[in-house]
Amino acid sequence: MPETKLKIAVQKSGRLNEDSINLLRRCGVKFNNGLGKLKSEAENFPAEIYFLRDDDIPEYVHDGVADVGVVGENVLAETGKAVDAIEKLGYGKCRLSLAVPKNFAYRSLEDFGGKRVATTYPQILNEFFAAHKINADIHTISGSVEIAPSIGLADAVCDLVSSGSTLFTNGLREVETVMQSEAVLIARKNLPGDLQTILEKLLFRIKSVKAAGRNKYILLNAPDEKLNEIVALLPGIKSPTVMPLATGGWSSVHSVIGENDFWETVEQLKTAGAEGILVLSIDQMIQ
Ligand code: PRT
Ligand code: ZN
Repeated sequence: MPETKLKIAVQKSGRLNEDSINLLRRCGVKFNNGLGKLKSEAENFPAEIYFLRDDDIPEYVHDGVADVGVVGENVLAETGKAVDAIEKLGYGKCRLSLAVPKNFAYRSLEDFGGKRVATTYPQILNEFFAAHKINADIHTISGSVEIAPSIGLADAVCDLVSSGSTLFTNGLREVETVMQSEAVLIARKNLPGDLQTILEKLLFRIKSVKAAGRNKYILLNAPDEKLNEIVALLPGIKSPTVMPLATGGWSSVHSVIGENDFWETVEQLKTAGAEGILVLSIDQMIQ
């Protein structure tokens, strides 16, 4: 009997391609993604990787061509396909926003009433305007939304924004956020049990990689008289490991710290007398 394989769809090229491939690799899924390949068999995990255009991924997952896939929440919402959003992946972060030309005296959403708004996200925008009882004229275009006002095609735009520089260089000002988005793992509904088992295995690994990304491993030397103070600064998973150094009066302390308060903790540790501080990345963190 052929081995059951989970068919995983990722973006072929574009903003989510590299991060999605890296995520699978860090989950220990080895595969070859040679240029122009449409699909690739994983060597050491029961999976096949499909390389597709992001817009097609929700439909392929819905129809069972793929079992799971990675897409932006924006693409998922726009296609409106009935699939399960399983896990946010923490990359591909952006927002879908409304923006107006700089000389547009914008006060509130009502200002969009009767205006022409260019977008590649007509479904999401339509729902947003309907929810806010705004009657605007949505113009669906397939790309380069940011130039629509300057060529007289629209009065405003609704587009994805990350740094904001595209809007800025086109003389546009972001005025409302329609939705926040990041890459998400989606799965087709009612996956058969054997595929569900493979998905759970992959998901466990994805969660470990995500947890590792939020934490650092720290090692330092502490004079014994400052040990209590230093240990109190380090929560660790249970509590820090403390081991005596060969040099009397000193200990080596190992712990895990969150990346958010990382620099502050390091400064406090130095002030408290810690020396030889080493900080390492964690590949996986099994919880
Ligand atoms: O070929 P394919 O159809 O697969 O790719 P695509 O061209 O449709 O998509 P791609 O690769 O551009 O984006 C894939 C996904 O990345 C999107 O669906 C989002 O979920 C996510 N993402 C994150 C972004 C951005 N950030 C982003 N900044 N997608 C697009 N942009 C564009 C935006 O449209 C605008 O043109 O970048 C510009 C704005 O960027 P800033 O930094 O100037 O604000
Ligand atoms: Zn696309």
